[in-house]
Amino acid sequence: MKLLMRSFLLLFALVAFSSCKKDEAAEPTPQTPTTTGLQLIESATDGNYTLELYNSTGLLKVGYNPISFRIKNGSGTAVSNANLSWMPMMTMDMGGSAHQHSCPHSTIGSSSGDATLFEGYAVFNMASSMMGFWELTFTYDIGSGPQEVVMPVTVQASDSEFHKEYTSTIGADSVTYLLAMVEPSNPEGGVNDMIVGLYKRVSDTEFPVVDGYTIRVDPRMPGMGNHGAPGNVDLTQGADGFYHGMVGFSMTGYWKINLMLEDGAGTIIGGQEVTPTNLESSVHFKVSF
Ligand SMILES: [Cu+2]
Repeated sequence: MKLLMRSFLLLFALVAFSSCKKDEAAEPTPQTPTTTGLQLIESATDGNYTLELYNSTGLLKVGYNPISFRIKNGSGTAVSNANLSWMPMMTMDMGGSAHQHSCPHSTIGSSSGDATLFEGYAVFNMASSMMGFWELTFTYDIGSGPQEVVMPVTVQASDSEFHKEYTSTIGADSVTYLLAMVEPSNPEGGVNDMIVGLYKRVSDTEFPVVDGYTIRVDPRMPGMGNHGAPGNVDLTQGADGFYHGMVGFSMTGYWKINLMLEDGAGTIIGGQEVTPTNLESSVHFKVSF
């Protein structure tokens, strides 16, 4: 009886042990704590180092994309002493001949909270499609000279019938302007902070921030007689380079945020005023909530 009991216990222990081991093996590798709330978008390895891209959704889209970067060495340890730069590039098939262009993007700097996490943003101006693909070329220096790694990424479209967070326009000065809405990212009824990145195309690889303009804002509800809302404040440039102002939404639903670009001399060079006979500006964003 005692022997039977003992072998039963032994069997129990074996089962318990093996199931415990199984659980351990099935458990995912723990994430580095500081990437909590961040999802991996893509990674690329050049042999010595792995570069990882993160954001809150794990996806890249047309418009403004804040991105966190991390470089890991061969043993998987994140490095903190890196010098990192990048060039996003889209290669497009123009009926047999290839055309390449970049998009507005920031420099990559260190984040305030974590020495191994770097930060920057890109404003993708086209979605990946059959017509073209995006690659991010990174140059990094860990102290032993610059190295390069190319990372293919997928950029999703962000436009829909009731949503638009990126637009571009050719101004009266023949310059192509690109506008990306940063805020409101979660619009609410009432007056919302509004932040927009404004860039111009200088060449296929140069899209600098435009300085000293004003972005006039006029939200309207196309589904309700095109009425507006109070509380708007035209956007002016802040110390961070972005344009800051306010946009009012007096009720929930679908809003078209009509915009006009005013240059430093006070001349309107993009978009049109909304009137009873002109229901929208050609330069606009859309939100629905
Ligand atoms: Cu393109």
